[in-house]
Amino acid sequence: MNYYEVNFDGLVGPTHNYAGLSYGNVASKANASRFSNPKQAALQGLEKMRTLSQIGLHQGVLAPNARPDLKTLRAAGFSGKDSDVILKAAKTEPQLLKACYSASSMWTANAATVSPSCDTLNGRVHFTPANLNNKLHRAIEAETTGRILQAVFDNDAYFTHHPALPQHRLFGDEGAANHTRLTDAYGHSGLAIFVYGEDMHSAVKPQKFPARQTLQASHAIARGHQLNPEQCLFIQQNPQVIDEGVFHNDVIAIGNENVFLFHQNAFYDQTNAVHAIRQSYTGSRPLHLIEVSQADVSVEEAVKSYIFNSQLVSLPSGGMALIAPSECQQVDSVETYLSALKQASNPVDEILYLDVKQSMQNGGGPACLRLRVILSELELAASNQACLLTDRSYEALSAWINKHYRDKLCEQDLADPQLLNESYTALDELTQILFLGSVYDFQRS
Ligand code: SUG
Repeated sequence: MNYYEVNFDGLVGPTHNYAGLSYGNVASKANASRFSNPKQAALQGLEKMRTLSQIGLHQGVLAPNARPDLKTLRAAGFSGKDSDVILKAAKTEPQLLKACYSASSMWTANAATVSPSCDTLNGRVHFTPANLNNKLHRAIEAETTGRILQAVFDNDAYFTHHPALPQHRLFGDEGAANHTRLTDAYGHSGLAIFVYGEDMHSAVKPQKFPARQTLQASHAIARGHQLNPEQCLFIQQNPQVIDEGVFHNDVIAIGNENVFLFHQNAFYDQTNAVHAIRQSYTGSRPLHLIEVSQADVSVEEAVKSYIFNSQLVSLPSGGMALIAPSECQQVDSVETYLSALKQASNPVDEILYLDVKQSMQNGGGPACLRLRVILSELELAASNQACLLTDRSYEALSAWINKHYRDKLCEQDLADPQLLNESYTALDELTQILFLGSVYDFQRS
């Protein structure tokens, strides 16, 4: 039986904007209030999907959440017609309106944690949508994301869906961005590495920025997914790098199959963490642990370039490619490091630079934009085929974006009720392109 890594990229929603909502994410703060270009953002994301598909990889598409989120606005006491809700919120609670307009569901590395069937006791693929409870604009994603995942992986014989963890700080969960799996082949059981920012029963924590993922959440996911405890490692992120802007582990480390690329300062007690990874890996192919030194690339340069937020993919022809953001070419140390990485004796033999600048300006690189799902041939065939990228669906999505998206959006535009109509009309049409049924609960009136 063949197994594949299928990347499900988040389609950038029509209201993509820069609202400075993510404290601890330096790009989000630096670009707050800048004009965004939703059309370009969505097209850049779609081009990335096409590039991976042209390499010969299976590529999926995940629909965005519907924005604005009227349900949250109504729950916050705004009532009346949709346009009244928007106008009143714009006047009295502009921060809340921005949260309800965020297109942040595009970063599907935070949509859920996924465990492949070869790792789980019941032999099914497990999904737990992330509760994202550290930020309001992200916490409101969990419910719809859960519905979208159920509509894409809609077959009990192959897929097990869990509800998001309880919405409490104890269970802060940011999904696959803090989860890596090392194995010698996709279809073989693997070592699940859960990286957490904070153990809620310990004093080791960042001082400036919040730790978003807790150990308690990671434990709960591993239990729920029925993973073999001997094949799970729980490693604490270095609190100091969280304070330097590394708000998810995928901003400082990336793994694929038998390769793990990580920064020298990525983990708390790194020597022991690396030792534990080496001891716990049971694959028959050699493990490549590649540590990037602070002298070669500083944490600051890593955050600026997002080198670790690259996708590391196995090529159908053998070897691996690193799909890096083009910002890596603008930081000399990073470009030099990547050229050397390609030459060195390890499986990474291609570096491909992609332009996802619209997403990068909100702190989301290539790896943030995709949710990795390891699927067998049968599981892939049982998934919603309309959500897999083909030449045809590429054309349909490209035409859909060009028809519905604006090429300019700023904070003042969020107060215009017309934007709501445009966004909902577009998303309604999208459910037909992607065969999603009624995943959206627009709550219009
Ligand atoms: O949660 N940015 C996202 C970026 C998520 C990146 N994901 C991974 N590293 N996997 C976040 O901080 C910014 C929204 C704004 O400010 O408008 C934002 O939500």
